[in-house]
Amino acid sequence: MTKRGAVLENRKKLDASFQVERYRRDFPILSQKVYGKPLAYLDNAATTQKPKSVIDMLNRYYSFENANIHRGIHYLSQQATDAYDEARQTIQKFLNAREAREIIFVRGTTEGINLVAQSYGHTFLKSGDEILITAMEHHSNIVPWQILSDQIGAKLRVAPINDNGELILEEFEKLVNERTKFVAVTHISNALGTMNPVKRLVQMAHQLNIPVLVDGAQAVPHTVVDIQDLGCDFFVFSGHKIFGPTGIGILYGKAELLEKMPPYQGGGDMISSVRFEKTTYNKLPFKFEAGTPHIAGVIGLGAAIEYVNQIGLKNIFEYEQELLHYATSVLMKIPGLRIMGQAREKASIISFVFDDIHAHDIGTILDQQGVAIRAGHHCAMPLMERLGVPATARASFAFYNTKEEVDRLVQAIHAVLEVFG
Ligand code: 7TS
Repeated sequence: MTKRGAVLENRKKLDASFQVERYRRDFPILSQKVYGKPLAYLDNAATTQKPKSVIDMLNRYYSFENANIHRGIHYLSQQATDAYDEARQTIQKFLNAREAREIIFVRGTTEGINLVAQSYGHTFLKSGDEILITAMEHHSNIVPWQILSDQIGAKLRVAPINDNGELILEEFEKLVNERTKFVAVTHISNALGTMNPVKRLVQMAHQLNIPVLVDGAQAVPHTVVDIQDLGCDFFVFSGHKIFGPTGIGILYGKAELLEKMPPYQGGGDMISSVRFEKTTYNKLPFKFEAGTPHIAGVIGLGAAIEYVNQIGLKNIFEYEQELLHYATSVLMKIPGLRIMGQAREKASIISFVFDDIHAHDIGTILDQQGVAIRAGHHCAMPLMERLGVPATARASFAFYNTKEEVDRLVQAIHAVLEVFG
């Protein structure tokens, strides 16, 4: 079956109850006008918009429930603690993690990766060890490993990609060897949309007992993630990319590894007893949650995941695939437009360039038409170097985007061509 045929087949399977116009009404920001034009928000890989249920939850928390958790004996503190704990269970179920204590609240993907690099890496890696990443990583899955490598004398190895923006599996496999002591890979590339076969990568690494961290920042808003099926040792994502608040994210870690790892930060809540001579640490997950956490963020993230669950990530995936194929086909008709990243397995992210027009100029003119995209290196400068471009223009779609918005993107690009023609 052709790819288009497969998409149409999937469309038939798409739950008839998937109603994009209804979902759009859940997001107050989407009905805004910018420069007098309806907003077409196509910058979802940078951050997603928030449904009313999340906004209302934050409002309710601060209006009626605000208190610090795990310390007060009073009513409000109990309410806040219960809501906080409940959100952890929601996220455990969402990822299909074995236990709630494997879910650690962090600031975001970036902090989750830094935590693992410093706590696990600094403890279990040594001089001469190799850390394997890929050529399509976001800076936040490169720099923490460089910092660690500089500290301990480890070596960063990079698995290459082909011209379609796909990881070259044979090369990846060759780089997995007895010196490799850690693998960190992105699930979905934020700049290309490439979906990596992470389950296979985990299997390759596990043959040599090498732990694997998966950067799931761009995965969780687009596709079903089953941690136990993937088999990875660590998985990180950011709340703000899955319709939740900023400043909150998740680090999943296998309990047996988290148990062995020292705390990342010291402070309140992460201890069981403190004396000047010696401090003992709290059990999981609290050992890694020093200080007053982002309580509202956690509760808001729980509400966001519940919202996504109601629609269903399978439905979201099918709908976005259809949108991706439509957008790809209409963009490819624009003279001179080149799509960077043509992986067979792709999420709804499209990076494109024109030879003689800078991405920032594209972004600026699109903005004036009410079309919000991102232009730049997308925090993936080594990837841009590999692609041979300084920057790309990137349209990234969520389940609330429509074909009409894709058409507006195309119209706005024609306006760019008129200016630079
Ligand atoms: N990893 C990937 C794959 C990402 O896309 C991002 C953010 C991060 C890590 C970092 O997430 P944070 O929430 O900790 O900042 N990506 C983007 C982007 O593509 N445009 O803006 C942020």
